[in-house]
Amino acid sequence: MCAQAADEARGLAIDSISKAASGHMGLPLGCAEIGAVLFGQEMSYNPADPSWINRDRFILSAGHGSMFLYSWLHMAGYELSLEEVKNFRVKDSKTPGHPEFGWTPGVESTTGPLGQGVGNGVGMAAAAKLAGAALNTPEHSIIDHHVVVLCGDGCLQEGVANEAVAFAGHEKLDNLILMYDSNGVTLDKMAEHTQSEDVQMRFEAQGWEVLTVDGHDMDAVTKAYRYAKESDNGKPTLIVCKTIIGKGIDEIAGTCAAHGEAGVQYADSAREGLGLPADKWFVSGETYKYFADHKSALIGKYGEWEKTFGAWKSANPDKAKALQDAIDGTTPDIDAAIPHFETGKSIATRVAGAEVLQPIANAMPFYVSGSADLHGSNKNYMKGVGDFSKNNYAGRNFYYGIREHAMGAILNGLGFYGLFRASVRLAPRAPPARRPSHPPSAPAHPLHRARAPGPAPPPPRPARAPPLQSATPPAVRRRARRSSSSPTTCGRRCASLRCRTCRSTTSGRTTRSASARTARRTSRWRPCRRSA
Ligand SMILES: Cc1ncc(C[n+]2csc(CCOP(=O)(O)OP(=O)(O)O)c2C)c(N)n1
Ligand SMILES: [Mg+2]
Repeated sequence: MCAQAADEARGLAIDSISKAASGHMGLPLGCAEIGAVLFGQEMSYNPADPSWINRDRFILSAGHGSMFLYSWLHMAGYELSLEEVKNFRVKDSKTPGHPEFGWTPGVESTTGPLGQGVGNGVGMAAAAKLAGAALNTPEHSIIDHHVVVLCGDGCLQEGVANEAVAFAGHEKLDNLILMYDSNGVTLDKMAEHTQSEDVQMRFEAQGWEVLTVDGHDMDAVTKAYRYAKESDNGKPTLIVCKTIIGKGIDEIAGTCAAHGEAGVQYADSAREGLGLPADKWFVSGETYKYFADHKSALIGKYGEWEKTFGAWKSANPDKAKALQDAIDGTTPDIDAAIPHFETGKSIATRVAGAEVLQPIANAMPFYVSGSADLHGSNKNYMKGVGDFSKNNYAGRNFYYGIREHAMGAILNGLGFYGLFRASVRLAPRAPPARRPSHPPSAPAHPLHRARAPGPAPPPPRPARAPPLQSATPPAVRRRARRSSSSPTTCGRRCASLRCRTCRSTTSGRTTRSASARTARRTSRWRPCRRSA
């Protein structure tokens, strides 16, 4: 039955993308069997309660293949009608070009920027470990689900994914299963033009278990998936699914032409080849029945979980209250506990921030903090709540390592998960970059202009310093360019290292931010006697 559902899912993708004359057919057709295994057999979810806290999370990191997700969510019985599937990429439909969290039932994460979904999945896997450690008891286990991410070559080429993969391996997130649509194709070319690494070795070196299967062999995918689910061996699992992109459209299958909508012109013959009737958006009665039965079975399992959950609640009223507050997003009244600072008091903002953070950490058991190896500088460490790690999943201070890109994606995953409020501090730095806003009345000198207040509200911040070279008369700049004897000499052959003119003229090729830094550093410099 599931094999037939896979071909019908292919048909839905072909029809919706043909109607929209836009979209990505390659993945939904190439991963149809994977979808059938996940949504038709293996994943644990309840379409009647898409926010069930113990559902398996599915993230389509390769968000361009969104028709994959919409087809399977529709067939699985989520509140996503066939009409919505037909309205793929129509404004305000529930089936936008890329999946959007909070908009389409069953979509767990907004994806599209390649690699981010991998980080989101790692964040969710960490969240699940933390939730399990905080809530499960020896008598009752209420959080024991898995996180499944489907990604492609593009996601695994992205650095952000690699950082997240390293974090997941290091922290032994064995509740994470990464399905890799390994089709050897990216958008422009065959993937061999841009990748030659041994993905298996890379992942194994980072502490993952790697399995490789034929992604069109449903038995093989099922076996690998079950193994990954059952092996609590401290290793996240990568299942490399060898697939043929665009499978079902012979003219383009296996080529980069299949990635987008080039298959539209072959839609009719492809539908015929797949054994689909002339009616478009065809889902057979058998498939609907199969999924209706499957949904009943899933709801049966959900009912069993609810019984355990009820018993857990009675046995652990304090935890139950904390969980409900986390689900509802209830914030306790913490105003009184937050320290107040006198205006004008001399205190570094990061120190003040640390003082504010502590009562929040105490009052909110689902509040997490973290840093990319900068707790020491940023001071956003929450005292007395432990460190999240493979040795203590109950800890609430995350150590991301020096992996800021993944930290962002992991934080989004923690947020999407639904229980945690996440805080993070980046490196202390200058105020966020803005386009220089120079009010007409601003003084002409760039260093003065750099201190001109920004627009209000919000409260004024110093605008970025414009490049220093504009401080220097054009004639001097031209002379300086002609002079190649030393990078620190100006047109007058000044040898002073601290000469404002010379530094200015030679900073002509620096970036704006470098210039801003230079501006701060050199604001006390004076032109030397030679160049003055
Ligand atoms: C960060 C980012 N860069 C670029 C893109 C544009 N883009 C979308 S899909 C794609 C190719 C992805 O290749 P792969 O993951 O192998 O997908 P497949 O062609 O196999 O479906 C590109 C470059 C993007 N969505 N996100
Ligand atoms: Mg690919």
